[in-house]
Amino acid sequence: RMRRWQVECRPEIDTFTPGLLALYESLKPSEEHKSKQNQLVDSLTKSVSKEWPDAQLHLYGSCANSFGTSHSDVDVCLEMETGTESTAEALLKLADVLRSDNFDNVEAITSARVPIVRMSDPASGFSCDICINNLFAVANTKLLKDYAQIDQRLLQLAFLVKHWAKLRGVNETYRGTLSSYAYVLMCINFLQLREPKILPCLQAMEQTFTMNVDGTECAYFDEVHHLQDFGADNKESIAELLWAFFHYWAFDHDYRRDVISVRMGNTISKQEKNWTTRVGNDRHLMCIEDPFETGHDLGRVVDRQTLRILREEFERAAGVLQYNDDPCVTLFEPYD
Ligand code: 3AT
Ligand code: MG
Repeated sequence: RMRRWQVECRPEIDTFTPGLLALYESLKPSEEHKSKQNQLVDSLTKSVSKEWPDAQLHLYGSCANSFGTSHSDVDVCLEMETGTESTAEALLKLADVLRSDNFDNVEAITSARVPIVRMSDPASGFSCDICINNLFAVANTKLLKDYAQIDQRLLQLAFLVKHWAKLRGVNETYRGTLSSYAYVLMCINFLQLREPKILPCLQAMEQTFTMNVDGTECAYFDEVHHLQDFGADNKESIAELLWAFFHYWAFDHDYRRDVISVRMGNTISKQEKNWTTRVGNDRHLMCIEDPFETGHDLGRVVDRQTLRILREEFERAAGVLQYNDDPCVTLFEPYD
């Protein structure tokens, strides 16, 4: 195999930056979208507090980590004492409460890795996932939000990658491709590895924020307003970065050996994590370490066939940005 890392992007790549930035702007949620979201949270708070007066509501996922588009759902975590009740029982009770308060399509999904109640809000039309006491999600939401404030190229890159993944059909964990959360971690790690670096490794710095979740310390440097110029020495444009991102995942990433780790700001070896053999359904063919639940591989859903599909899509995307006359359109053509 030729040494692909020596390949450079086309010299006129920057001419595509304005088009990509316009697309990014169009994906950002509107003020109206945000105010509808707040209304939903208010009505949900009222419903929940009737049954559980001490429950606290946290938003998590893309409605709170700043990586949300106008198409994103609303993810809510309830922090509460469940007493002798199991989480599943509490969720079933919650589903009843929400039904009687006229939320639509209320469904308790208790068999998932993270059990939830899913419903839709007739006032806003939003769909909403509610989980109970899943505070890892609250912690990783804050981590992503803090990274997003350091260099604006992270949000731009991640919005474009998420949009691409949705349109190309590779953002469906139940079909063996990757979650939005996994794509954002891939973007963060990629920017941690640029030369010069565009993002630091917050978990390797002084711990100014800590949160204990089920005995695991989630700690990192969160005073990100001190890091506003961190990426300033790197002048790469968003078009260049998007091409380099796809090129990395198509040709440079060592799928056999490496795990990407936002926690370490680097790649680490599968050997080190004992992710070399298949355990149950965890295949570890494409390895993305969760920053706090470090035993958790976000790529575990990927099998041989979907890995091939993903790599073909990365290759196609890199090729489109390298050679196509109208990459801003062709890149996002829906896969049928
Ligand atoms: P969308 O804009 O809704 O596509 P999102 O960031 O809300 O993107 P998801 O709905 O897939 O992403 O996930 C919601 C949040 O749940 C994101 C993250 O805080 C948490 N999360 C999702 N998947 C995992 C996972 N496998 N491990 C730990 N946390 C996860
Ligand atoms: Mg979501």
